[in-house]
Amino acid sequence: MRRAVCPGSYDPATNGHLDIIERASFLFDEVVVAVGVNKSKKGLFSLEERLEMLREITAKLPNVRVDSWQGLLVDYCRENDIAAVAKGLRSVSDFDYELQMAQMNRELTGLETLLMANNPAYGFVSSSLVKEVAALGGDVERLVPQVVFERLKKVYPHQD
Ligand code: COD
Repeated sequence: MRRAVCPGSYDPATNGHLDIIERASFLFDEVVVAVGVNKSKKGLFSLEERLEMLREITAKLPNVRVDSWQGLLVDYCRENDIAAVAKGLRSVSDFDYELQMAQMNRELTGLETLLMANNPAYGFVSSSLVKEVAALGGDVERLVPQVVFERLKKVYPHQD
């Protein structure tokens, strides 16, 4: 089985993330959307909330499942028989960072990385900007899946 992982913080998931997950699901037999656990970084949403939202968002994609991991991504992939990482590229700065990680991961265990050109409609979208705009009262409804928008409204009620 050809299996790939779409790793990320997903704090929260955006339409940019969803676009990459959907496209990866057409290319691989199974896609694991994996939330990286970083104990030193406190997110807006808890790990459980991120997993819940991702499960709802990806429910329509039968070959996608949601999980979390801690530590090196290459170790998680080896333990779960995952041969490739699928990621989106938004910019040249994304590319520099992603290329370095891809090369390191390949050096460590031979894990391959597929970098997909992002959908230009979401080129400017990141979880951190979505949170900043939402916190300051801007409308982010078009940038995130509905379930994420509903959660953001609970955190920042002025989204209504
Ligand atoms: N359009 C397209 N793709 C997007 C968009 C968008 N608008 N926004 C995000 N993405 C994609 C990108 O591919 C991005 O890499 C991915 O989604 C995840 O994005 P975030 O913001 O949720 O997650 P990050 O960047 O905080 O997550 C970083 C990881 C956790 C993936 C990374 O740090 C990692 O792989 N860590 C593993 C630890 C490890 O093994 N370290 C050694 C590395 S060599």
